[in-house]
Amino acid sequence: MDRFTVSLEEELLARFDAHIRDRGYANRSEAVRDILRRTLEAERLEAEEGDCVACFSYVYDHGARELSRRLTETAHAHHGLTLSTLHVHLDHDTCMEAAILHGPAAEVRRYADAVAAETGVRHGSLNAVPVDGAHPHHPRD
Ligand code: NI
Repeated sequence: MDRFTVSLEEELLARFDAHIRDRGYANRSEAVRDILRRTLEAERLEAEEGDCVACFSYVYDHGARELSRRLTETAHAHHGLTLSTLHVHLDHDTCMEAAILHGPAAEVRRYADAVAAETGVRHGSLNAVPVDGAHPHHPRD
């Protein structure tokens, strides 16, 4: 393992140490490694290379005009990406869905963007993990 020295302003270092405490990291190196990995992986996914497995979650109003139908159409248009979907009725009007997706990062990103852009969809959040070479079992396989 290589070492390097980082210079930080006092205030930034104090915030970083608070972050380390909050997250329960054993030490600064562990936290820096995690932040670096996250940043580099996000960058790679932005560059749309390779495959990923992702959890895409969002909240929507099932009563919003035509929204449920449009979401179903979008999901079917990208059916090859979905490994599993969890639907929870949060309250009278609101549903939450969490979909586990697998496929080319660019396609996964496009699908998530299309859903998140629908009027009435809120809190769209995509958490993607690069998985080159992994072959998760699709339910229909
Ligand atoms: Ni529902």
